[in-house]
Amino acid sequence: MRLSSFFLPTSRDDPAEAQIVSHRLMLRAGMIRQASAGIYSWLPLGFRALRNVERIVREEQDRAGCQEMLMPTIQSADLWRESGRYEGYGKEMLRIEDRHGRDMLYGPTNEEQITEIFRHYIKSYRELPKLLYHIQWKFRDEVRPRFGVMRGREFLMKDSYSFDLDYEGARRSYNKMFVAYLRTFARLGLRAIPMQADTGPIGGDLSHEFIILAGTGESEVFCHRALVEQDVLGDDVDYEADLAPEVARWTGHYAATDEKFDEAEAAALGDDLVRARGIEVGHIFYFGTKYSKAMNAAVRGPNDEEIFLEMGSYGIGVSRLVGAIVEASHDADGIVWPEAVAPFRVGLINLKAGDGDCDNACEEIYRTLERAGCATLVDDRALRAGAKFADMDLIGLPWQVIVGPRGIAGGSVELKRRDGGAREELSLESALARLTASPGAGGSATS
Ligand code: 5CA
Repeated sequence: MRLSSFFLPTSRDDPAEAQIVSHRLMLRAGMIRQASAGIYSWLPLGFRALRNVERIVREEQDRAGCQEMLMPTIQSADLWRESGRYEGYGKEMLRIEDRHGRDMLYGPTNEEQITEIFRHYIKSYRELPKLLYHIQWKFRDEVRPRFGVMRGREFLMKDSYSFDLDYEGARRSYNKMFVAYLRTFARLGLRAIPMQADTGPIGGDLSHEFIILAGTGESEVFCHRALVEQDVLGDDVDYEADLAPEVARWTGHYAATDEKFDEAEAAALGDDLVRARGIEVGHIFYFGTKYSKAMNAAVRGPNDEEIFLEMGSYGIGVSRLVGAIVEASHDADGIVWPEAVAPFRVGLINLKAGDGDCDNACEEIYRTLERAGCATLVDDRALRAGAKFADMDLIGLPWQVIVGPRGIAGGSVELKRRDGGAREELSLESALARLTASPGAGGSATS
């Protein structure tokens, strides 16, 4: 992509409305534009990052055996009357009346919708278990939308739903999602810690929030130091194996959000207690037969008996994650994208656009990188070098290749790593070889 034609409205000024750094940087880097309170348009740079986050979330759900589908944003109020949540959900629910006077709503979550689909088709215990998910926009009329996409009113969520015959099966599904979440956040370059959590309007008696530690997090959290340090399982997780020991490795240590804070347990940790602020990027729930009983979703068992489905639901804040990643990964000059989610992998700076040698070298580097699947943004604008450097640092692509007349006369370019700022003067060939050797997980040229 050439910056001369790319839609990238960066800004030098700090927006007055932004209270935290990720909100400020996302606005300044031209990633998002507020449409109304808590509702945002995603501009091309932001949308590329959002898509990369979404892709990793999807890959890890698929790997865990969860099947993707898509449910609508607008739901019928009747479904929510069946579950008993229509009144209780209160002012957070955006209620709409259609032209025929029917009550509709913009979905804040989809337990009712998926239960209705499931009960219609699935009649026998033989068809269980099933894990389904979708990635869809939600609306919650939050009292205080704030921090940009972190607490929006309209936001993108991945929500999964599990259906099992009994408690043991439901626990297996819960454990699959638990491990898939650890892997998802690790691939996004984040350390998310599972913590005991309140179930709120979703309900149920078993629930974990996945929290990343960040000074600007909305909740206060407490956990054992070991959880901040231990490794996440690698690529080769066997989701059919017993995952209980892996889950126990995480739940065996104390970790709780402020709602579940227990003075005595925390005190017992002594020096191992980490007390911090956190951002909730995922939340998983086991709620048994809460919805299946209310909505009459049952299957026939081996002896033709009626068995109500054991269910759980599992959410990831996809759009919130983009803000959370920026919150966790930035410096004084701007965003520092982890490779996996970077909107482009390389920023190529032509210091003298219009100079034949610089233009030719940039063209060659650009073509070679794109051919190798390495998404590249070329700054071919006729601006002074300082402005180009500032913009490139602000948007935070992992690598910068700087092409200037003096270097190119001797066949060399400068390679800068955004994270840490290390610079190296290399021959054109070595720079290309370096960048194409491991084209990173994200930001592929064709995405
Ligand atoms: N149905 C369940 C799980 S599928 C559910 O809705 N869970 S939730 O309420 O905890 O939301 C799931 C995730 O969505 C949260 O962990 C959070 O990361 C994200 N989320 C929730 N509210 C917002 C919001 N207002 N803005 C941005 N992300 C949000």
